[in-house]
This record gives sequence, structure tokens and C-alpha cells, in this order.
Amino acid sequence: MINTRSINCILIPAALFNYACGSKNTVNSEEQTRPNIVYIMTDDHSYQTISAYGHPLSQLAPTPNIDRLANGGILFQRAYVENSLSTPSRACLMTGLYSHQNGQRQLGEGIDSTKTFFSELLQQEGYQTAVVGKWHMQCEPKGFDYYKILWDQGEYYNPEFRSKDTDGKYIKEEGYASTLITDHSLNFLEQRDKDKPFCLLIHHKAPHRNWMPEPQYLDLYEDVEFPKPETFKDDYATRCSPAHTQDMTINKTMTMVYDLKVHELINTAPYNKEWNTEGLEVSLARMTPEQRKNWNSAYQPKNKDFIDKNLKGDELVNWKYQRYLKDYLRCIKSIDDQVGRVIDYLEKEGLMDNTIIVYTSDQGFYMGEHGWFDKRFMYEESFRTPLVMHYPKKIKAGTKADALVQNIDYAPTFLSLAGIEKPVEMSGTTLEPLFEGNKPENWRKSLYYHYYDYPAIHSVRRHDGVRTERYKLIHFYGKGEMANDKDIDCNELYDLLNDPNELNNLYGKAGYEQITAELQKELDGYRKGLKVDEF
Ligand code: SGN
Ligand code: CA
Repeated sequence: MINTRSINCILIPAALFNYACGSKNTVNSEEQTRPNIVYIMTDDHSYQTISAYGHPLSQLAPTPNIDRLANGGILFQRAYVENSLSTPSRACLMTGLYSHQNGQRQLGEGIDSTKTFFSELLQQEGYQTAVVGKWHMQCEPKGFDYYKILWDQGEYYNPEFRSKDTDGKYIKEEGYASTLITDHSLNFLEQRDKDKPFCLLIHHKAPHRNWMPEPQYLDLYEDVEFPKPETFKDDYATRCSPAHTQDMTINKTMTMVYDLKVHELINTAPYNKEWNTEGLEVSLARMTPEQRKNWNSAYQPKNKDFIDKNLKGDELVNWKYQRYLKDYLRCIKSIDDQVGRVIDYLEKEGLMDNTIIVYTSDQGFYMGEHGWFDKRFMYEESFRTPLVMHYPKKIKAGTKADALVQNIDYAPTFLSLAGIEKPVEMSGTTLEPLFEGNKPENWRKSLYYHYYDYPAIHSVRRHDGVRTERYKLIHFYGKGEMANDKDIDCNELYDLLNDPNELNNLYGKAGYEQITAELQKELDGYRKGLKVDEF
């Protein structure tokens, strides 16, 4: 591996001389071999809704452009996050460190901005760096030549962006978030210095709650009936208390006005008492008259039909599920279109061969599994995240990887592709050895997970755990600080081979003593080795 810090005018071969000494007239071979990086990360996109992963839901709402990347590159089938929440996940991406190492344990606070971000290292080594879209962390973007970031979570319609030229202010722009984020990303590429490699992070707002589709897709999938997951009616019978005490069910938590957009019910009891009814008002008030007109003509007839039917019980829950899925998948349709725009641009510019394109999400999401939406838990659908990489120079089309990988690995991967040595303290490991579809003998055998955001919205208790290829051990812990929550110290064990839906907690059951001891040893090893300070 080249440590590019050592390149200077004296040591380099003649062919590289012009570039390294500052001339921009010659495209040189060294620059051609350093790949460009386009990292596309959506917010809350489940692997269940990407057709390349083959889940039944996605077959009814395919994602042809994301599939283009997957089919032409590598599809990671065991990709996970370390802490299934936005800012922690973004901090893992930027630092290659676990949450307790980078400080961002919870959603609203923590990032230790003295930690090195991989963008700084790429920038120092001559990459042009940019981030566009949701940044969300409580620090300035570090190591970026260009940024255009959303305010906080960002808005779907006419969002506000801040950049280096806006004097610290957020400026509202007319349009739909996914399109605007892509517009700004492509503008950056258009205006870049073409003699230098680039690293562009495209961080979408969609499909984050409350799933507001763009005008052209407001009626998409209206006649489709989406199948419910097998675990939709999970009663959590074998589990510790957190699965019972969470506040994230489609049935009870999901709101009719804000989440499901039945604006007509805003002044009707009991919906007028729902959480965040004003949230929908605020979003609708942001729209231009034309956007509002389109919105009303799509939702008003559907809402009227729903109100007239006066559904109850299972029929009502099914209606909620269908409305949730439709709006979510409409947002995904726009994302997929925008991924297509990026690919088309790179193709047109002849950049596909020397660019690694990554598609991922900041975590997974529940599409009704266990009756839930949102994320946070270490159960598969939120712990796991989609991950696709396209890089024809090093990855053969149609490659699939089963190795356990995690979001702390992205920074080391980008650094190694750029020929930069990763800082010793970075915990993640480069994914390059997996690009040929084989798993090296010494690849990691387990992953460590740790969720800390409690007390907080959705009431998910703190937990850490390990996952091997076959088993998962989770430890829930901590003081009960919300509603009737009790102090807990409780374990769950799942055999993912025989129980992929994680319904049967085997912890403490006869016959599982040995595997439990092995997993506990693995977990203790992480806690000690990584100096974890709470569990
Ligand atoms: C908001 C959402 C929550 C979500 C968190 C974290 N409510 O608070 O449902 O869990 O963000 O999401 S919202 O109605 O205000 O959108 S994350 O993706 O940023 O981690
Ligand atoms: Ca998220």
C-alpha cells in the first residue's frame, strides 16, 4: 500500500511529475488509479425494500437502479450497524469508531469532534470532498471542500440547506428533498477540478418518518395490497421486557394525522390528542400552492373513502399498514430514480470504471415485523442495513458477500482504496479483501452492537450484544426511567438458523449452556477489549 503522504517532487517518477508539482494540465496515471468515491446513504431504508435482496415486499415495488449497482457489483448480505440510529451511525461512518469511542452514543448529543474523520485524511491527500444532504451530527462537517447540508432531520418539501456561502444561515429551496440533494451533488461533480479524485457523500433525508412522497408518486401503488410479515402479531412471549414496553407499534404508536396523513381528522377526537398533529400542519404549510393542490387531490379522496368506511380492529390496523407501506415505498421510488440519475451522470462522464459507488442506509427499519416501525433494537431488521458496492476495477458483477461487516468498516475501506494507511486507532477494517467474493480465513467471527438512546422517543431500552453467523446474544440493562419501566438486567439468545424471525428466546434453556457461555465470552471480550464503560 502506498502511503501517499510520502509522495513529493523529488521521489516521484517522471510520469507523475507534472501533477505532484502542481501542474493541472496532465492527467497522470497515479491519479487515474486512485478511485473516486460516491457514497449514497439513505435514512431508514430497509433491506426488505430493495429488490436485489429478493424480499417479497420489494418484488411489488422494485428498485431497478439500486439493483443496477448490486447486479454490477457486490451485494453484502450480512451488513450491520453498530448502533441503529441516525447520528451514531453517521459518526461510525465518519470515524470508523464504535459509538463509545467517537462519543455519539445517543441521537441528540455526543460527537467528539476531535476524532479524525476519514474525509480529513482524503482531503489532505488531494481528494476533493463533499457532503450533501442530512448531516445531523452536532458538529460542523469536517474535512469537506464543499457541503450543502439540511437543517437537522430536514424537510421533504422545500427544505432548508446551509453551505459555506450562506453565512451560517439555512436557506429554503423550492423542490423535493431527494431531487434537490441529487441536483446539488451533480452540481458539485460538474464544478469539480477534473484533475483530482473526488469523494462525494450523498445523504438523503428519505425515507425517514413521516414518509412524504413526491408529487408524481402520490398515487403510486394505490391498488397494491402489500403482504404483512409473519411476525406482525408477535406477542413477544419469550422475551425480556423491552420488546413489550417499546413504543413503536403500527397499531398503537403510529399516528393517524402526522404519520398516516389523514389531515381531515386533525380536530376530531381522539385524533386531536395524538402526538405531533401540528407536524403535518407545518409540513403542509411549507408547500407551494401547486404542491398543496397536488397533495390534496391525491390524499383527500383516499382519506374520505377511509373515513366513510369507519374501519375497526384488524381492518383498521391493516389499513394503517397499507398506508404506511405505500407512502414509504413511494419515497423509495424517488430515491431509486435519483440513484439512476447519479449512475447516468457517471456513465455519461466516463467515470463508472474508476468510481466506487456505495449504496447503504444509516440503519435498517421495521416494515411491520414484530408489529413495528422505527429501528433501534438489535433484532435483525433494524440492526441489518442494505449495502451494495459497485467498482468494476476490483469487483466482478454479481458478487455476493456473506461475511459479517459493519458501518465502522466504511472509513477504512475508503482509505485503503485511496492508498492511505488507516490510523491505528480506527476500529473498523477494510472490506477490500471481500471484493472477490471470498471470505478470508481470519475474517471476524462476530459483531458487537450497542444501543444507548434511552430515555427517548420510542422507549427502547439500552442494550448491547454479539451476533455470530448463527447466534445472537443480547443483554438489556439499565434503570427504568420512563412511564412504568423497571430497572432491567436481562438476556436473550437466538438461533438464527432455526429461528430467523427471532421469536424463541433460548437464554437459560437446557441444552444451550455451552453456546451461551461461548457467546458470553465473546461479548465480554468486546467489552474488555474495547473498554466499554456501561452494559
Ligand atoms: C425522529 C422521529 C423518530 C425517530 C427519530 C430518530 N420522529 O425523532 O420516529 O426514531 O427521529 O430517527 S419524527 O416524527 O420527528 O420524525 S433517526 O433516523 O434520525 O435516527
Ligand atoms: Ca435513520
